[in-house]
Amino acid sequence: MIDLYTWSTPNGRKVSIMLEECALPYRVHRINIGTNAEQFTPEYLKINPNGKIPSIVDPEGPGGKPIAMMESGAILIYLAGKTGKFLPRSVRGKYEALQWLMFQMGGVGPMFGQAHHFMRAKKDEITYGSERYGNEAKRLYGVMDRQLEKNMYISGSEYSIADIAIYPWVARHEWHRVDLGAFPAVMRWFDALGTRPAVARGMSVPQPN
Ligand SMILES: N[C@@H](CCC(=O)N[C@@H](CS)C(=O)NCC(=O)O)C(=O)O
Repeated sequence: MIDLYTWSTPNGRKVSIMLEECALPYRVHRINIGTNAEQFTPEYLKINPNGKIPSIVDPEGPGGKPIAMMESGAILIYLAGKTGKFLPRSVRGKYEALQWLMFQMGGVGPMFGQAHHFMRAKKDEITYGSERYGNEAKRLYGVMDRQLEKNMYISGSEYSIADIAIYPWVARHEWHRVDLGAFPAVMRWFDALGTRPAVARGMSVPQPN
């Protein structure tokens, strides 16, 4: 059984959605990052040297030996490789999906994350940061909207780990003050993914105590 170390954030939920989609059995370990401590224990840093969630430990990794993995994008690629699911089999389709996964990892995640930081800061909102990352978030929605006008899924006709990576971030659209109505193709895609039972289950991980 795979051990998943996670918290109630978009990066964590990418992995729980993927595990649900692949019907892989897994055990959830809650790492409350809000404590600013649980992610930095010596035991956890052995699994994730970067001190962040998510991470997994698969006792049946390559060569039948355990593997610990950090970085949600790498974990999605690993699980796709392990199961043969949610990464297109054609060479072209595979690289298209990886390209959009990297768009999420390098763009959507960090930019939306910074927008949340500035817009939801407990101290006075810092206008420069909110504007910079809010504008970048809207620009990224425009890119996704144009892509999804032409394609059912973000990288083409197949549902893939790129969609799985983006969904939990778009689910926080109110946090980065984006009106989905302004991006109708993203809204159509978001609503369609939301009807997938595995997505709904993955989005509810970790369960509240
Ligand atoms: N690039 C990393 C980012 C992971 C990340 O930023 N995780 C956040 C939660 S979404 C975290 O653990 N924050 C705790 C901290 O920074 O102390 C990934 O995709 O796995």
